[in-house]
Amino acid sequence: MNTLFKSSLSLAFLLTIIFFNTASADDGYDLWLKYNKVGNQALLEKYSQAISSIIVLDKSKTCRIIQKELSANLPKLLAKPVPLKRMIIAGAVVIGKSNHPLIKKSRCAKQLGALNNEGYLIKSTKINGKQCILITAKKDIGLLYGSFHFLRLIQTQQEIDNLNIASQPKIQYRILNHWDNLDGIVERGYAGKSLWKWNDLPDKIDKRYFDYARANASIGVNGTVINNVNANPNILRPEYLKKAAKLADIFRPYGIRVFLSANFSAPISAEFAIEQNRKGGIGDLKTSNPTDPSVQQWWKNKVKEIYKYIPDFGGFLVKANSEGMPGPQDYNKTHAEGANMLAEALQPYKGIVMWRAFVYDADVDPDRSKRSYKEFVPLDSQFLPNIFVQAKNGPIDFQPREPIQPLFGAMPKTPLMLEIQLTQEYLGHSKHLVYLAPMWKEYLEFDTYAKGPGSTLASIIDGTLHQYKMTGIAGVTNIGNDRNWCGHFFAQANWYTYGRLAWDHSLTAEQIADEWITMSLTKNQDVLKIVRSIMMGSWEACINYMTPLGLHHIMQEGFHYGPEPSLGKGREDWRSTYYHRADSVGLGYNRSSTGSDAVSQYFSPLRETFDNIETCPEKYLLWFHHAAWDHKLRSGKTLWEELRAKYYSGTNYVNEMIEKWSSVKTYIDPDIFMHVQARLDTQKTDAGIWRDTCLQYFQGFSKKPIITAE
Ligand code: GCW
Repeated sequence: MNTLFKSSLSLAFLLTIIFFNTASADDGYDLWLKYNKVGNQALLEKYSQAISSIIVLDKSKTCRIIQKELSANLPKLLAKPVPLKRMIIAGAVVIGKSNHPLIKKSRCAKQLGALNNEGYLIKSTKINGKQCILITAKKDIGLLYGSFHFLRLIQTQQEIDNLNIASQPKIQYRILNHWDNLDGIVERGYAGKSLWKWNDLPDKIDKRYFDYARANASIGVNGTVINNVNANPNILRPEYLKKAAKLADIFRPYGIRVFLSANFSAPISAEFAIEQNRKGGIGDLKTSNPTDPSVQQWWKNKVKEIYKYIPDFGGFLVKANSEGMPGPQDYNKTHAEGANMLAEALQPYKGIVMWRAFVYDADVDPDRSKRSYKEFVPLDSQFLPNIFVQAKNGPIDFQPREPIQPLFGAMPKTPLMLEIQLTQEYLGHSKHLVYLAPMWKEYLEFDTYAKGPGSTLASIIDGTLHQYKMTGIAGVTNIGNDRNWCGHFFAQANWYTYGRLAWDHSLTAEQIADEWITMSLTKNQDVLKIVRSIMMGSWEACINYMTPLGLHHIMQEGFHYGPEPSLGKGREDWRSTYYHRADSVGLGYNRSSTGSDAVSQYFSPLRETFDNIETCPEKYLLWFHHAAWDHKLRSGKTLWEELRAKYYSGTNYVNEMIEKWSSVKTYIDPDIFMHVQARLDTQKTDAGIWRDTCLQYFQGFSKKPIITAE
């Protein structure tokens, strides 16, 4: 063989490899909506026999989406044509609202009657004498949710023989909060820039807006706040309202309503804003005092204008008197007075206010963890009915682990909306693999004892405990314009989980992991088990290598990624030393009755349990107690020994994750494999830095040895 021929052969071979790899590479764009062919041959045959065609009985934009989704993806899953038909034949997947004559005949009325407007029924039944699979609901959006559920059944390889599934969301408002600025920067965003191309809107439409809506609809998210809570008032200018209206038009058929974050100073003129040292307003007033009639009128006019652009506008999210944002307290008015003014303006249009409880004014209490409760509990019963008070899961700020925010349970007359964070601000950004379902489940199942045992957070936010008239949950998104949406491939699982838990908080973290893995990564059961085991312990591991035993807020100021336990500059309640209080005696913040008495904000018997160092769960030990270095833990180890063991168990877990991931290499798409592997390596290095920095720093106080072999 001559050399030229040889080299052209090897070139051809190389090109084939490149082509093959490109063709098979998974860049993560399709999320959990990949719709790969069903792997189990026996099931594939069963599905093929059971499903012949698709019939969408109603006509609406939402129904067209359903038609497209099913007709594009059932053939992919089943590897056979599944045509759209008009006549019912055996094996038809029939989609129609409950008021359609054909559905009325099918005698599902009673079952459907019990469901709410977003609920649906998936049922194996006879229609016109033909065996069909019926997806029915009261409203179009229920049909879309039902269709995605049906597709998920097949994606996750469930039996579809005798279907009789009724489902409806347990929580009404299931909202994503984007901390996206108008300049494209996402605050605490680690997946590129904002999805919203403000300069192009409203004329130029990015295809991604549709894909975003579709992904959210597939998990039941029904609202989105498109701009940062640190709100730029310009979002309320007509120029931006037109852009927001375009997004709302795109999202509407997917059941997603648009909300905006509002800046409380918006009515103030730019000139006066400068004079008063406030960030620019957009109105023509000298004040934004909520009791001033001209301010009230300004908001009424603004709201009227917004509804002209967005007829189903959801309402406002407001961060007021928090971290420099303006609010009613600037005028000696309460949070309730501020929220009520906006709520009155929105009420005629059925809009709502989500008023954040994330406030920590140092004058309220020296202990930051107590401030939100102290400000908001006295206001219970003062809020108008279309207001949520939106509180983060813990009393400080999305730390790797906190006890629950004590407001939950303490405001029976005010619907509380839970805010959780998908973006991993304090959990390794998009560099660390941290599956957040176990964390969110820990909170949802947290018993507040507000009305005795069983008063879980879930029962508060789904309205069952206090019979709230509205119920809601908000998730600070981890989505950006990175090709794979979330930066880390595994961060997609957190987006998926958020929607699934918002719909049904009784799902387990394992169930959700299994669904997500099967749809996004692999259908191989052995591989699935390994990947699930990586995910399930990843949160606890992250806590262990960052802030074990109740430590918190010891990360680099501002950036919030690496450790900085020695930090002693800046605002007092941003300093690590304020939180860990290490000294020669021991470690931790004394929030017991001999300290700040934060424990008293909890209901009995939690209060007593937390108060006593012997009964306080060790995961919260240093949150509630200043424990001596020699304090004995339940393991028999001293605090110092246990601390060391926890840091090492965290980093050891990362090593295990790396080993497990390597073991599944041949079963995983090569691009995804490499992407995750590279991040795991970073996680390993950075977890080691966390461990060593913290242990060395604390050793300066404990004066005890660090034994590395664990
Ligand atoms: O966790 C802190 C973040 C801020 C954020 C703030 C909030 C949007 O560090 O970036 O601001 O919480 O929730 O308002």
